[in-house]
Parts: sequence; C-alpha cells; structure tokens
Amino acid sequence: MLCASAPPARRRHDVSPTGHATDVDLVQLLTPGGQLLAHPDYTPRIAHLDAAARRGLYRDMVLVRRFDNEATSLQRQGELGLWVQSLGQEAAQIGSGRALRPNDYVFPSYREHGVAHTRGVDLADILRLFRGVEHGGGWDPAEHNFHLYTLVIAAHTLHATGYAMGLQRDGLVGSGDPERDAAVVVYFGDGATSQGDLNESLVFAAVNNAPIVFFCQNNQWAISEPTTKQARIPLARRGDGFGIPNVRVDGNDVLATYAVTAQALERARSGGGPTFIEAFTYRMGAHTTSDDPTRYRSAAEDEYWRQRDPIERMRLLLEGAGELSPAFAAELEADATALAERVRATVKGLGRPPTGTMFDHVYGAPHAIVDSERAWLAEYEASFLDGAAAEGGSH
Ligand SMILES: Cc1ncc(C[n+]2csc(CCOP(=O)(O)OP(=O)(O)O)c2C)c(N)n1
Repeated sequence: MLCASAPPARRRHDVSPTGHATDVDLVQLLTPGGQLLAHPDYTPRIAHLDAAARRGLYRDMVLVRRFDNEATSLQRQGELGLWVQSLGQEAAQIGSGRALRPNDYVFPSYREHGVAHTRGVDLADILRLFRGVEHGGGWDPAEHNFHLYTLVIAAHTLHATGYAMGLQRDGLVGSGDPERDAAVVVYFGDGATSQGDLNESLVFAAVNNAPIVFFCQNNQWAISEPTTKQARIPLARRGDGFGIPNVRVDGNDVLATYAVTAQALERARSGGGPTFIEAFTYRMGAHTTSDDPTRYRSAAEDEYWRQRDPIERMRLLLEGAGELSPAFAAELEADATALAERVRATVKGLGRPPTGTMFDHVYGAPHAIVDSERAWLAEYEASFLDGAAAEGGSH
C-alpha cells in the first residue's frame, strides 16, 4: 500500500493562511490526496489495520459528522440551547479514541463527540446536556470510562492527572498485564494551553511520571483568538519545559492520530510516563452556535482547510485501494440518515424539565437562600396567565 516514491513523512515549509507553519515536524501517514506515507516509528503502529478496520475508521468519522450536522440543525430550530460542533476534528478524535483500550479512562472537554462515540456513548445522550434536561451529562462515566464534559477550560486536566496518579497507586501501571494496565487521556484545545490549570497538571504529571496522555486539539482558534496570540512556538513543545516528551501530529489524518496515540498510551500504561500530543487540526464550524466566525476568519483560510478535510482524504485512500464498494457507501449513507432521524426523534421526545430542578443539586443539604430563590421563581412563573412557564420553563 505504501507509495514507492512516497515523500518523507516529515516535511517543512507549508504555512497556513493564519501564518502557522503546518507541517514542521508533523507526523503524517496519509496525505490530503489520500496517499500513504512511510514513517519509521509510526507505520508499524497501523500495519495491523486491514481494509475492514480502515473502513471502520472512515465509517466512524462519517457518522459523527452527520450527528454533528443534525445537532447544529436542532439548535437552529430551537431544540437545543447551544451546540458545540466538532466539524473538521473527526480524525483527531476517532483516531485517538480508537487507539484506547476499554480500561483506559478519558477526560474530555466539551467538543469530544467523536471520542464519546468510540467509547460507546450513545451520541443522542450527549444532546441531553445541550438541551438542558441534564445538568451533569447524559451518560454514566463509569460505564464508558468516559468522564462528563467540562466547560471550564482546562479544569479537567487536573482531575485527569489526579486520576492517573490514582491508577499508579492502585498498581494498575507497568504490571506487564495488558488486561490490567491502564492510562488516562485528557483532551483540551489550544486555548487551554494558556490556562494555569493545564500547566499545573503538566508539572504534577511530569514529576510523578503519571500514566497520562495530554491530547491537545489545536483547531487554530480559541473562540476568536488565534493560536498565534497564545504561543510563539508549536504547542507540542510546551511539553519540553516540563520534561514531557511531545509529538505534533497531523490532526486531520486519522491513521497518524491513531498511531501516535497508541504509542503514547502504551508508554503510559507500561510506566513510561506522560506524553504531550498536539493534533494540528482545524475547527471548520463555529466555536459554538453562539459564535459568528466570519467576523474574524477569512474565506481563504476556510478553503485551505477544506482541502485538507479528514474524511475526504480517507475516502480517497479507500477508493484508490478498491476498498470502498458502492454497496458499503450506500449502506453507510443509510446508517447515517437513520442515526440523524433517531437523534432528532430522541431530542424532541426529551421535552422540558421543570425549571425548579436547577436548584436541586446546588448544595447537598437544604439551603435557605436556594430555597427562597426556588420559591421566588415558582411564584414568578405562576404569575403568567397561560401558566406555560410553570410547567417546564424556558430553555
Ligand atoms: C476558565 C474559563 N475561562 C474562559 C471560558 C470561556 N471560554 C469558553 S470556550 C473558550 C475558548 C476555548 O478555546 P480552546 O481551548 O482552544 O478550545 P476549543 O473550543 O477551540 O476546542 C473560552 C475562553 C471558560 N469556559 N472557562
């Protein structure tokens, strides 16, 4: 499958419209044109992925994108309060997610719908949070080894590091038994690298040799703030100052993100300590449905990244290798449509929770101020003539 005249996997001097060098020491196994590249360290990591496994990665990405588009539409129609798109980041999430073993544990931020899918979380459940019918999440973290979403930037990196140190103390690292050993992956964005919490996590992870992979999805923007305003060096090199090995991977290349994450996880599980991965990718959608990226982003930039679409390059690989039959493509299209319809029906069936539930979990024990606020809101809602607000409140 490897191209005889394959260019070296590490190339230089490609610069994106935002002024970022896009391929400085970038691990890439699959070009935007769908050609495989050889890499001495990482090609062996994908050698076992046969045609069915590669189709599986493609299928995951297509399904997650369809879900994401459906959720965006649901928000626009008033069915969700907010939506955080993962459009364009499918390869970073599916590749890294599929490299995990069941007993590894994931701490996501709030955009990791693709990773959630790889952990067996029903994608429709994620929307419970964004409809406001759940205040924590919509899934059981212990069932999926996939923690609840965290909206406070970088706060969960501390929890993740603590959890990883716990694995160590429970003797679940470096035992040599793959069924027993485990590691943690924590996902965060480029903006999170400017937070104190992440830097504190890196210190603790490094000095404790914690079994954790820091997975930064550099999607180029922290809302309207470009990465260039947050760092003078590639983000992966942040690891250097903490004594944490780092790797910068093409985040739009599902094979490379799989290979790089698999290697980092194996190191962590076997007692080799933390790794910092920067997945160089792009947020093709808005930051959230509350944001208008045309205010700060150019059409040229959009076009540059559209040509590096993670799903398209995998499709080109499969088609070129004769591994994508029309029957498979038609079945996948039908599955994606069925998923979208099920998600839509599930969300509409969720209804609206009574407004008073927002006061339920503020404190573990009754609290006078919360009680008076609850009573005030109930009285206020009851004052409306149609009484509609009292039934469910707004969302
Ligand atoms: C501690 C904290 N500060 C500010 C915010 C507001 N905020 C929400 S998302 C965001 C940008 C995050 O960018 P990045 O970390 O790159 O992640 P991305 O959304 O691009 O995936 C900010 C500043 C927040 N949620 N938490």
